[in-house]
This record gives sequence, C-alpha cells and structure tokens, in this order.
Amino acid sequence: MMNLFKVCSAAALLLAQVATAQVKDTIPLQHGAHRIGNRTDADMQRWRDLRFGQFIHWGVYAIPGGMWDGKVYNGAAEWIRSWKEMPHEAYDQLYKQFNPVKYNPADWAQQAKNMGAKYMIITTKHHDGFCLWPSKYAKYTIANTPYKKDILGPMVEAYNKAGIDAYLYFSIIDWNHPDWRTSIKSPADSMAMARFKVFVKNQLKELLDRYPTVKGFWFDGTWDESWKNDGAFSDELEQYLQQLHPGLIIGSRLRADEKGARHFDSNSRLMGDYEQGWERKLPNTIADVHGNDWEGVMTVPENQWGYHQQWFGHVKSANELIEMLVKSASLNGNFVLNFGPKPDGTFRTEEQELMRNIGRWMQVNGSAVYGTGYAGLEKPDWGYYTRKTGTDTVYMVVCNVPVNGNLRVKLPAKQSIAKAWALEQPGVALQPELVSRDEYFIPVEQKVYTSPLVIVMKLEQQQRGQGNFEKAKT
Ligand code: FHN
Repeated sequence: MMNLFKVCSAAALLLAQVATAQVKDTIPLQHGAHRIGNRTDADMQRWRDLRFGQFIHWGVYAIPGGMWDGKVYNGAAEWIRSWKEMPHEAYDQLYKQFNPVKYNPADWAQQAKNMGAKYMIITTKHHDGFCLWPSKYAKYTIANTPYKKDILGPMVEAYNKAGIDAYLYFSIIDWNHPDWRTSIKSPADSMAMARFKVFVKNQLKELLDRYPTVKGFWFDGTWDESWKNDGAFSDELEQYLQQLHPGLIIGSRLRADEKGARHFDSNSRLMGDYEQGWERKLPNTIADVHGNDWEGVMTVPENQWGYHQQWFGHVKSANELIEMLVKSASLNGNFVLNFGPKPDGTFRTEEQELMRNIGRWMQVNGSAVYGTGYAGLEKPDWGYYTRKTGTDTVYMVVCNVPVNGNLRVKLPAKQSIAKAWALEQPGVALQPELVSRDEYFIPVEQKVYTSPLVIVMKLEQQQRGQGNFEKAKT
C-alpha cells in the first residue's frame, strides 16, 4: 500500500516539476540560475526545517532612534542618515558615542531561544557602512567606538551555544565608503567600483574566517545600477563564497544576471538558494511560491527595522505574528521576525513582551511549525494546515474557531483520520465525525481562545466509512 508520505512527496515533486516545466530557457545566459529546483543537500534541509528566525538590526542608527534635533523621522530608523533633517557629518560622528554597555549576548540568545527562534540574522553592516566587527579593511567599525570590543563573535558564539544558527546580513550599499557608486558615469566611477568590489570580497572572506560557524549570508542593498549591471561579479562572488564555505546559504538578493534581472533570471529561474524577496509581505497560496524555497522577513511596527524611539502605525500582536509564521510554514517558507535593540544593548519592553508571548505559544505548539511544510490540503477557513515533512502527521492551526464549534476537514479520497487531539491536551482524543463523503467535523471546546489552537491529526490511507450519504439528483 502506497503510504500518504509517498503521495505527498510525489505531489510536492509534481508541483516543482510543473513550476519548472512552465519555464523555458529561451534566453542564453552565462550568469543566470545554475540549478533547477531547490537545493537538496543537508545544510539546506536544515535551514528549511528551522522555519522560524530572529532578525536583528543594530548599529549606530540606534543612537538617534529615529529622532534628530527634536524632530521625528517618519522613515525607517536605520535610514535616518538619508533624511534631509539629519546632517551627514553629524551622523558620521555618532559611532564615537556607540557604547552598548548593557549588551549581553547570552541574554539575547536565551531570549531568542525562549521565543522559539531556530536561527538568527544579524546586520554585520547596514547601508551606513558601520561594521559591528573590527574589520581590518575599514575604520568605521566597532573597534573605533568607546565600546571597542567585537560585537559579532560573542553573539555568534552565544546563539550557537543556545542551539541557534547564525546568519550574517551584509549590505552591499555602503554610504561610508568613498568608492561606492550607485551608477557608473565615468571611467573614474568604474575604477572606484572595481576597488569597492575588492573591498566587499575581502570583508566577506574576513567574516567567514572570523566566524566559521555561520550558515549563510543575507545580502541587501543590491538594487543599484552599479551592482545590477555587473551580473558576472555577483555570480562569481556567490561561487567564491560557497567554495570558501561549503554548504553556505545565500538568498536571491545577491545576484543579478547579465541582463540586470534580479532574484529571477531573464528566463524566470530563481537565482540563489531561496527566494528572498518576501519583505513585509507573504505569499497567499502555494502557487505564489512556484515550488521554490523562500523566506519572509517581517517588522513588528509598519516599517521599522532599527530602533525607533517612537513606533507609529499598526504594531503587530503576538497572535498576528504567530499566524504569519504558521502561514509561512504552510506554504513551505521560513518566517523571520525583526527586532531593533536600543543603543545600550537592551530590547524595548514591547519587544521583550512579544518574544515572551510568542515563546509561550511555541513552547506548546512549536511542533506545528518546525520541520513542517505544505500539507497538500485545501486551505480551510478556520486557519492553516501544516504537515510534518514526509509523514502522515497534519497540524490544524485554528485561528478562527467557527461559532458552530466544528472544524471542517476536507480530505482527498481514500484518506481518513486515524486519530486527532489538541496539542494543549495531548491525553484527550477528539472525535471526528464524518459529515459527508469527503468531509469531517472535528468538534472543539467552545470557549474564548486567546491564541491559535493546534490540533494534530494522524491520517491513514484507508477507505472512509461509507456513511449514509445520498447523492443529489439534479
Ligand atoms: O533598506 C533595507 C531596510 O533598511 C532593511 O534592512 C530591510 C530588511 O529586509 N532591507 C532593506 C530594504 O529591502
């Protein structure tokens, strides 16, 4: 008897093949995608199973915290240097005040672990060019702040010790470097950019040499003409890094092909190891992800990554974020939630509370997220299904309990529910009722739910009971 696991794996394969078959390589490319379909190695499988990450944006922009000269900057706090009210000269001196005396990497790691994060991404340097490590290739680094000490080494070590993988965010845009150009307008620009690329390559190698346990790079700031128009360089750079550090994971933001296409090459094939364009938005259906691995990154308020003293706009609740995390897993993606620590090295109270609340839910329900993916079932009205990869275990993450108290579960032919229970009450078997040829009702306790309820179903490959259902003669 063919088991459900095989059916689902076959469905996933078919999905990937359909996605691939739709693509025709009509344009000859030297620097397009180098792989068809997802990576299948153990490092990538590990990344895929982690599902939940923590993003950290930290740098000198935390000092003004979105305010300058008594005025509030309405943009993202880490972009304040580009605000007309903020003089560049003033911003570029801020590092002389960067002294996070309360920074305690072990506490950070513990807090992330308690939230349920399995990987973290830290901004080694953002667009302003400030390096959180004492780079030997730059002066604008932590070494020249009153703090003096490396931030990254102890962070990577502490997170790893807590069982959390570390990834390095790296901005290609560097507002501080004299050779960075947004576009090339003269031979002098071209020479400057050539020097800049050597600098980038040196810094990236330096990071890998210094922090060899990192699992990947998270590139950003790759949208300018100067970068997009040199697909050969970003292609070679990706290969260089992956040769230096086998297994390294790099998303689709780094590269452009030789025609300037980003993320997807000119033949619509994904470049890099996963789709990295889901920022503050998530796909809605499995068709939206085209069979590719992907990751979504999310802010807590509307668009703040670095620390902003005054959050404005809608601030997401723990339940909203849990729903996004589950939705991502249900569509074969990872979800990464951002935090912007304060200049002294502590987290704002709202973020601490959020981490605790998400953690409380993950503690009980995390198995519905880790190592799960698309369940192969129709999206229900009450929430999301996830499936433990390669098994007959399906999780129902219920975000809206129906007023009639019954969760409708529609299964494909010849599949039935062997048993079902709520994760918060593992000892209590739920009693699914067959209500039509292919649908069950699972009754749940009628009460006020303060967070999503998770029900586990063990499915089996077996003809359902016939029931007494008469087909309508229409
Ligand atoms: O401009 C940045 C922004 O500040 C932030 O770092 C985000 C994180 O994904 N990335 C850029 C915009 O895409």
